[in-house]
Amino acid sequence: MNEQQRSILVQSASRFPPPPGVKFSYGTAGFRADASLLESTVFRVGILAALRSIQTGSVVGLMITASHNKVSDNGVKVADPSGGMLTQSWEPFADALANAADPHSLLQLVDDFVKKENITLEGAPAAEVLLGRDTRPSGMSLLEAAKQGINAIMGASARVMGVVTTPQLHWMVRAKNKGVEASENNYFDQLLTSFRYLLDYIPQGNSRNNVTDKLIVDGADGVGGEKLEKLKTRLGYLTIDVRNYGDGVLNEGVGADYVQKEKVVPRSFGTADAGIRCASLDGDADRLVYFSVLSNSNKINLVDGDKILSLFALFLKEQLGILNGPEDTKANKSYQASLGVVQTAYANGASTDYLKQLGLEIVLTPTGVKYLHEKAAEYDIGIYFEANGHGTILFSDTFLSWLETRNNELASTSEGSDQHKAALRLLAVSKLINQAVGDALSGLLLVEAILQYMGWSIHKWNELYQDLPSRQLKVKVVDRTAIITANAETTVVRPVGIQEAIDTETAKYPQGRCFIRPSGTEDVVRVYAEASNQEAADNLAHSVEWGCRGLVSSVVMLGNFQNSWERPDVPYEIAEEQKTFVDRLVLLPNVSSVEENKMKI
Ligand code: 16G
Ligand code: MG
Repeated sequence: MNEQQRSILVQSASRFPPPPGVKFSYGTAGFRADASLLESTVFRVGILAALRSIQTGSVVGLMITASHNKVSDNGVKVADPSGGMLTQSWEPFADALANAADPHSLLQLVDDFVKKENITLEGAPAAEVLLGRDTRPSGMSLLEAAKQGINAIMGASARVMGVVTTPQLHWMVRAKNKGVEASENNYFDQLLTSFRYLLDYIPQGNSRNNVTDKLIVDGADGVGGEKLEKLKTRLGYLTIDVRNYGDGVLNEGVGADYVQKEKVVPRSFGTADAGIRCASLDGDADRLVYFSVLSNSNKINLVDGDKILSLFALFLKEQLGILNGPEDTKANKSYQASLGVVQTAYANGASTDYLKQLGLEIVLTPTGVKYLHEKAAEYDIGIYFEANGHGTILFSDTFLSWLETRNNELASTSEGSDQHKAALRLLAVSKLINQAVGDALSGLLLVEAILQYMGWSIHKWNELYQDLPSRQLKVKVVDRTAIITANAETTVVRPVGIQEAIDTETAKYPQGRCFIRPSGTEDVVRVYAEASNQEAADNLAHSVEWGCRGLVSSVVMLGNFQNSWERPDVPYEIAEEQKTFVDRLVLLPNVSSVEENKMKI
């Protein structure tokens, strides 16, 4: 690194001192915190994004958003050249950079990192970072900080895309690196063209009239609502009533996260909407859930990410079946495309059973888009969804080029045949769905097209299977990393003893399933339980929650076991090992320090 570069870095870093006493960590969705703490972090992520762009010789993205968090929070994450999440191998550098105490330690870190990664700064090809933000008021000054971070690396430049959804920015990065035009209009055009194509290939005489063309969408008072307002005027078919498109407080009693977790109507919805198909986006529009309002309460029938996944899987499996043609003609023309489904432990057990019955291959990964996405990319068609509504469909290049060729063949030999239409539908899906990342807007259009194709109401769709009752709880802890899990977060390996206790408790409940995992976004341990009825799911979740607390408190008292988790068989050494976790792990409700916690115990 030459002197000029060194001095630019030091000078600009000195304008963005980190807040004292705060530790930042690049979690499952980048850095997130109260917006007032983030200027230095966003500036530093600007540096990181510029370096990544230089290293890969490609455009990368930097998005300023805190998704479904409250409006006073904000966050920042990087989109890699593929349009996916930042490569995991750079996360430790992101952590170190965000936490560097002063400009000189920052310089040292960058210097060491560029050497280690063989990044040539001087004479490097021009680097470009696409910058986007959601509608949070703090986004404007944070965007400025990001720009200055990018500009602190010589040869790097920022291109401001303005207020965009997270998936739009990821799409733009992917498109740009494929040499395609990447403006917001290009994005809308691609969505609209492929959506219309898909509608054109709906079989005639389908029970189309059964599906109302009315849809009400909760925009979470965020960027997604705003964009959908623009898009809807160009849709033709579909009358979309967008509510909460920015006139209220972002994510407050609205949005996909609220609707999915609370299972109640979002603000501006009520019994007058009973029976109508409704959807909800999250604050940055990378999550989508559907719901219908019940006629006599503020409760809803939730159609979550698992059901969207099931609808997509059913449709794609059917199209592949049609494309491959009748059994006897399969041999020479068909390509046995691998179709895989990726879920997390949060997927409702009933959805997994349903997908298995369809004969699909199902894989579980840990929570977090980067894990699901990576796994889904191993298939010709990989569908992934989290129950919370984040998901998409990935098509392999090999499959797509085979499909293009097959489509051309069919166009010349049997234009308009069922097989030809199936090929066209699959191609349209590959263009409609955002292959960079889960996208509520493109996901919504695909759901709408498939419901039309099937001739299904939201109720019919919801009846694909019945969810098992479930309950989610969280336990506030000092240091969530004390819990270590394996098997896609379904087994706790540390502290020893917890998993056995969970198993013993779970075995008491018919269709019981339960796991705990450290959150990737806040200092809590999450508990998920599922059972044959709601009361049982609640009880299982609560007893595991209290079991976690009880196990730790019993260890503190070394032998004074007080509750159902009493384990006289726990050997002394294990109890000792568990003791080392106490300070890091469990806080009782309403306590804020470890000392206070111990006193209460
Ligand atoms: C983030 C993740 C989401 C995950 C959630 C879990 C991305 C883009 N988003 O929102 O996939 O479900 O975190 O939160 O990766 P938790 O770890 O706090 O439970
Ligand atoms: Mg989001």
